[in-house]
Amino acid sequence: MGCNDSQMEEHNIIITNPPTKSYKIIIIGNKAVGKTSIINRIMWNTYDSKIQPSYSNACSYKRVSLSTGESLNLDIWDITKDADFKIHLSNAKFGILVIDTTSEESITNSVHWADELAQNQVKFCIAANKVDKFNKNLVKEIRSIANDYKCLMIESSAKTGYGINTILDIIVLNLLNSRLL
Ligand SMILES: Nc1nc2c(ncn2[C@@H]2O[C@H](COP(=O)(O)OP(=O)(O)O)[C@@H](O)[C@H]2O)c(=O)[nH]1
Ligand SMILES: [Mg+2]
Repeated sequence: MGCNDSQMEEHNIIITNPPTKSYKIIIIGNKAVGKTSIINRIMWNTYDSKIQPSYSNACSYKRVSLSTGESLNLDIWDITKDADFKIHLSNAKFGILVIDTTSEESITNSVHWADELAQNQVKFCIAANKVDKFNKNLVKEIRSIANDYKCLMIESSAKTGYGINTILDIIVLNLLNSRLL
């Protein structure tokens, strides 16, 4: 039988998007370095200079749409209790280590976070936050930690929004990259 339009059966092709996958992201660092402020920027593009300190771990859900039509869900955990860090580390897919560019203490204390992430094979980037403040700029020292751990460092400001999209891009690229391996 010849193939022409009138004889062709109609085929409905249903394209179903693959289920959206969720990935656990942890954001860690000293108190007051700007962890919650960075999450607020990522989630709502807002900033509150009078933000209250966080007393419990909290999870925010961010859906990221890719140009391929696929979406990823990021479960972003704001880790405020040091004691819970290891529990969250076990199934985290990526970490953001936040260091305050104006605080030497936050740099010194960050080495143990970086060690634990590396030992548990959790890839991470460093957000060198508060670059809008010019009273002190310790970016060079923070970059040297990033070099030691072979991870990317992004200068950021939750206050102005500078670098926040880059942090999000790096998270997504790392997740996609680790899926391909
Ligand atoms: N200038 C400046 N202040 C910031 C920035 N990010 C956070 N802060 C301020 O730093 C303080 C601690 O921020 P918060 O997000 O609560 O830090 P967390 O304890 O690490 O979650 C708050 O007063 C924020 O307004 C920033 O990028 N620039
Ligand atoms: Mg907080």
